[in-house]
Amino acid sequence: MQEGQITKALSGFYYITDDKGVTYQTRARGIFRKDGITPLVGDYVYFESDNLEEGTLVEIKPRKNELARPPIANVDTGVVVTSVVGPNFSDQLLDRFLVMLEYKNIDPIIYISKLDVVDEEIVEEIKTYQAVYEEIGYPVIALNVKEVEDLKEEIKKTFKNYFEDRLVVFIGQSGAGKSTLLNYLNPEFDLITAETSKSLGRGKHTTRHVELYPLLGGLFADTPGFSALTFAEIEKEEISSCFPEMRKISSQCKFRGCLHQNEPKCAVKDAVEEGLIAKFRYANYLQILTEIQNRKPMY
Ligand SMILES: Nc1nc2c(ncn2[C@@H]2O[C@H](COP(=O)(O)OP(=O)(O)OP(=O)(O)O)[C@@H](O)[C@H]2O)c(=O)[nH]1
Ligand SMILES: [Mg+2]
Ligand SMILES: [Zn+2]
Repeated sequence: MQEGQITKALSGFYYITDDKGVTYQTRARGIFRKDGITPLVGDYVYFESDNLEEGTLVEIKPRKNELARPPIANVDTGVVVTSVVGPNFSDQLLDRFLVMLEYKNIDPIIYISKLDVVDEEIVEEIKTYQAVYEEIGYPVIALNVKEVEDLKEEIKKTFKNYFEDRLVVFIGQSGAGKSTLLNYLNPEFDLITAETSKSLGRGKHTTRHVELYPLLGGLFADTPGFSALTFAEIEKEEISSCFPEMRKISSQCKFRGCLHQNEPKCAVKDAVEEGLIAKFRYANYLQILTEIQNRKPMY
């Protein structure tokens, strides 16, 4: 039996790359469909094949984690690509992405794009956000470099430290600049960006399938943009643990299982009052909490 990792899924085929870097085209055994199991890009698998085109995916090894959108498994790092214009910066949306990554045990990195096209005022505002997120412990990459060639160099230097031996996904709204960033990191990817898709006459969502690309000693996935995030799997008690600055102090709340909402003697609410936790982070927490509390029960 051979071993490898699924690096691409397209039209019912699974492309499995072994540790020599050879990629085999395979189909999944019928048993997967019967059991309702879908192999995912990122899965470590056993397969059989005596040529490059007609292999069989036999077994999936246990997953570290899995994402539904994009459909991908065993993710180590999530780069949340957030633009400051077209679409505008939204701390609400950023926090929703961060909560999702925290919930899946994926290390987040925040990348702010398009600083080259906005006024100094917005650049300053972003710096304030940057300080908050860095204090929480998240790396923030916000490069204010006008020349594209200089920007590319800076990006490569900055990201080098984060990718070795890691599976990295790029997530964020459509138009945020995920494909552009990946193209900057390696022009050989030649990923389709909004600009090129205009000339190809394609719609707004320019990225079609999930595929892993090797770069800087790691693997990357360029994924379609999406703006709506629901938290169908998350219970209300689990959300504050997805906010690292709340997770750290919630054991100091008077009541066990405190939701930091209306409970008395709440360490989180005190920390917000004292300015130790950012007001906007707490507001975004409450919003997600309320959403989950208002969720219709599933049977
Ligand atoms: N000025 C400027 N434009 C950028 C930057 N990053 C991306 N863009 C532009 O923003 C548009 C959208 O970028 P894409 O890379 O296609 O966005 P995406 O996140 O991959 O979008 P989807 O594939 O639809 O999810 C393109 O026209 C890019 O040229 C940046 O740092 N500066
Ligand atoms: Mg794209
Ligand atoms: Zn509390």
